[in-house]
Amino acid sequence: MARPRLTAEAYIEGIRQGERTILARGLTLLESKRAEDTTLASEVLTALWPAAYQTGFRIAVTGPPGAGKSTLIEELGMAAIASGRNVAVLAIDPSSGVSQGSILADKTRMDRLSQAERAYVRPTPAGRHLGGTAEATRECLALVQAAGFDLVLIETVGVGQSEIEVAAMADMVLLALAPAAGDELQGVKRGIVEVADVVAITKAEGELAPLAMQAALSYRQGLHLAPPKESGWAVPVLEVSSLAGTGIAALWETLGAYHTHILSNGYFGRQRKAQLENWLAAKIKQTWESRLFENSDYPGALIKAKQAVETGGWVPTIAQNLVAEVLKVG
Ligand SMILES: Nc1nc2c(ncn2[C@@H]2O[C@H](COP(=O)(O)OP(=O)(O)OP(=O)(O)O)[C@@H](O)[C@H]2O)c(=O)[nH]1
Ligand SMILES: [Mg+2]
Repeated sequence: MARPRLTAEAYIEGIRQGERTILARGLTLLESKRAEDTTLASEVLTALWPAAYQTGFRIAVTGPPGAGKSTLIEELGMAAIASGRNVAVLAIDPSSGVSQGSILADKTRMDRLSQAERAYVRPTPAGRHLGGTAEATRECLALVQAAGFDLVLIETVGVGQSEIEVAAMADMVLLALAPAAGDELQGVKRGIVEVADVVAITKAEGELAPLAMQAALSYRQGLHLAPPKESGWAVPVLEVSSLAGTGIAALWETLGAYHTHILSNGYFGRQRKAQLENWLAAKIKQTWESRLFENSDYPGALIKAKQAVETGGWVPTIAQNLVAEVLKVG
């Protein structure tokens, strides 16, 4: 049976009160592509937006499939709660556009964190179509923060562009890597290491411990050669084991140290501002592009512009005006 629709007021108040069921429905609303939901979603988002503006702390947890991200998030989440934070966990695979369904829920339930009073783990049941886009996640961040979860952990699988996109909406990037020998380290994409603020070598226990130590050493050396970060922060490499519970407290402390560092040198605010500007620029581009593509004069103008360039000897910068004309309103 369909649930009755909530009013904007009900969403806003419910989320402000930290009511999880309303928060969950609010997140679904933001991801909805249905026309009747968009006005409501805008109203709710607009009201709750100030709660997320320049507040909270968002950590993107990225790394290759199976690196131990979810297990680590559970441990970090519990450590965060113990130190008085309210924690939300979101999962995203922005590269797919549609969520693969179950980055979190199926494989790792985050049992303790899910049941903790001060945590909200967003369930992502298999097969359910979620927005999964970077944009929806940006908006979802505002909602979970408005519901009182000031620390948000965003899990993303480090494939393709996804981790770069998630980095663009987080205050810091925690890169989780399972220990691997020698050349296997090279398998990790350069881009992902470049955006990392802290590297955690996972599964550093038992017979994997020496391998983890070796991997950590190798990354430390590699990072030593990397250009300094704009945040003025030297990227540390830590060894952790979620299984044995070792290194978690040190990692949690390091995340806190990074937060303090960027708050005190102003990088936090500058980065948030730059992220908003980039998001705005992307939205403007998207709006105008879709206007262009929806315009029936566009295909013809494009053909003319191509001909002008290919056979007419026009400079592309001038030929593009033939297409730009299409957007002239009036
Ligand atoms: N030995 C050991 N195994 C671990 C540890 N942490 C996670 N694992 C195991 O590694 C596997 C992957 O763990 P996940 O936490 O699901 O890894 P993930 O990076 O979230 O995986 P995806 O979301 O599928 O990319 C599971 O079988 C875990 O039990 C650890 O500290 N030590
Ligand atoms: Mg996972």
